[in-house]
Amino acid sequence: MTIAMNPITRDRARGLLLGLALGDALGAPFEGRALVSADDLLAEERAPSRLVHTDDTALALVLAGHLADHRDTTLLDEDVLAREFAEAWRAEPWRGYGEGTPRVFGLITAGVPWADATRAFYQGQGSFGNGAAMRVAPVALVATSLHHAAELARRTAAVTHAHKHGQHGAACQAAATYLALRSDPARPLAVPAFLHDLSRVVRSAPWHEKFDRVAELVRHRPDPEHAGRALGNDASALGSVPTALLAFLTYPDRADEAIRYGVRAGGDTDTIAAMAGALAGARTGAGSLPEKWLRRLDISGRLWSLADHLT
Ligand code: AR6
Ligand code: MG
Repeated sequence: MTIAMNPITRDRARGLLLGLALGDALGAPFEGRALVSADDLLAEERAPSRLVHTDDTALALVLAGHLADHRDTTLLDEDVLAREFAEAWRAEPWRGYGEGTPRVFGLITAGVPWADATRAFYQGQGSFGNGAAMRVAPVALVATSLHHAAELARRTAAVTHAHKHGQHGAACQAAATYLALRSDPARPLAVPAFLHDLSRVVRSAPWHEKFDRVAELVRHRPDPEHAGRALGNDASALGSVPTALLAFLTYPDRADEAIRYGVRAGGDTDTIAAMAGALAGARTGAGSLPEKWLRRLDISGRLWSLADHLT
């Protein structure tokens, strides 16, 4: 057991949500590109336009609001949460949703129970996409232990992602966020211990292989392009959550660099950067996030107040 139990400060709770949204919004213009050059990313960073969030942040906001509403009772009500996610999609279907989850949301909206809706696709297996992992970070704010973070994550995942890897992805991201949030920012992050803790709550051979690969890559500090190729940069959970983890573990004390690394890994840039941003922001706090990015973000205010609600 290596978990430091530092208190969750408001700054770190805000950092978690704002880091997620910044990664999402900065990565979104590059989604689907195999390569993102440092120059192209810098141009986006310097642009005067608003930073527009996508489905990653929209659904993380729904989850954070749900946890705030149920804080003093059950924390989670899956039936309600499924409907709230579907309502957010119906209100803003243009936010960059992938192909699979809107079909599930469509069935839920039509009254099909989520347990059936999630199995109606992919030959009954359900989705192993990263959509449950991208939105899950807020559970780390209310979880009382590492196992609790993983368990809550799996429950939030199940309402859209029936496949075990979609759920493992959410458990991994939530547990990593819990560890980041509670780590001692005055001490260097102990990467082997961090990965060991994750492997205790994500008990799956393909995930353990990824954790071993992440451990090796952190030591070699590869370019983000190489990281994307080595670990994956697609919209599957197994092909993107470990890449975000690598971005964070490479720059645990620099949220801006962790986000840049996530974007420059290519592919599902917004989601990888959103997950990396949530992890790094949870460790370093909102105060460490670039002012000029925050000023451009379209929903800073809502994220700010939700973070305060949850601490
Ligand atoms: N079999 C084959 N392919 C699959 C399976 C499966 N069981 N499950 C997922 N895929 P999806 P998400 C592939 O569509 O998890 C937004 O852009 C399939 O290629 O269920 O909500 C967000 O920003 C599918 O298109 O949705 C995220 O980037 C892909 O995995 C992403 O979408 C994603 O699964 C979130 O995706
Ligand atoms: Mg995406």
